[in-house]
Amino acid sequence: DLQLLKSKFRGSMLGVLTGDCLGSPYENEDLLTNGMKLVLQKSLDKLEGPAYKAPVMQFTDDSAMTRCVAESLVERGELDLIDLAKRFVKSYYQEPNRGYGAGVVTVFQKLRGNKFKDVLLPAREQFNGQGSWGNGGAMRVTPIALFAHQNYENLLDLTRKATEITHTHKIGIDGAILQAIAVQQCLHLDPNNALNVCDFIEELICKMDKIEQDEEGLDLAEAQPYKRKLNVMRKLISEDKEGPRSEEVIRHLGNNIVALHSVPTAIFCFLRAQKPITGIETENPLRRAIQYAITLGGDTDTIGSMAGALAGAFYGEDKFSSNLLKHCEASAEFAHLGERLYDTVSTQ
Ligand code: R7I
Ligand code: MG
Ligand code: MG
Repeated sequence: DLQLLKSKFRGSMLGVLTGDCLGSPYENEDLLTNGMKLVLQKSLDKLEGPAYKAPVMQFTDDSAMTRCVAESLVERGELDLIDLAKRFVKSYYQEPNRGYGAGVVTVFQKLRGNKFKDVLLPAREQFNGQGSWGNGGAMRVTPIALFAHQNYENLLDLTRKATEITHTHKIGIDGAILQAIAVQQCLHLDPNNALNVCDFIEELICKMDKIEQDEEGLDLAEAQPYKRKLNVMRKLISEDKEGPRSEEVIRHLGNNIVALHSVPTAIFCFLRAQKPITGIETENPLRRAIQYAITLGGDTDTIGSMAGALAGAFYGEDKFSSNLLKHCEASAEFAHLGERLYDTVSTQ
């Protein structure tokens, strides 16, 4: 169904944006103990309610870099690393106060300094040569997943390459890969049928098992860390009818800027939100996914954004409240970028 697929393209780009806009005010707040959870509930209720005038909620680096990836793919018709690197740098220098990671700014400075002669070198030099394991690759990967959704091997290859402009640590790259293949799975599922959560995780485990095995020998502290997290996730989601307590989710999956401690968490939030969650009052499973992700605290914009991308890719555009979208900066532009990606993919 092509209409549905187009709606999913628009929806996943809107998910990136809205999760980011809604999550960023709560970064590193403790939402579990101090009544902030209720503040969030009321704020989202109001945003979805009758129109009222307020300054738009601004997006951060997550959406800024996602927009660069989408625009580059649409305008070049392929992954062009130099073009993409130039867009990242230009976008950063135009709006440096979008909340970028502390380390990645050095990459931008060096790229500009060497005039993009070696676009991969600055990232390799990060953190004494071990590369960044931040979630910056994963947070911006959605357009790659959309662009390459018909070809799994290509999706892996493009994700690796696009990530390596800033993140070369295996944890950073595989986090981006995990998010990309999860978006792809969402894209290919029918939202009119109940999602089989265990099958969804099982499929991710199979894929990450292969990916992490192929990369063995790069001496990580722990072998196959993403596969292990996915196994933990499967346990967390199936053990308890009520669902695990948020403290348990944070303890086992994490909620910080490390890709390993945020990508599995975002996937968990999307899957958990298939069913009602105590304390999150909404009938809308897409809003539930984003709201739940934010209540876990920590890196709320990024985990909210990645959970939103998954929910948007699964449900499509219809589940987004039009009132809420009016309060998010550049929402029409992000939906349109999803559509342009759809057009690019379908005319190739
Ligand atoms: O990964 P990155 O783009 O940051 C993304 C995050 C998201 O939450 C955004 O919303 C924004 O807030 O930032 O940027 P990096 O600077 O590459 O990584 C983020 C941070 O992770 C770094 O500034 C470091 O504090 C930490 N980090 C590391 N620390 C030690 N050793 C990343 N890699 C390493 C490492 O190898
Ligand atoms: Mg951010
Ligand atoms: Mg963040």
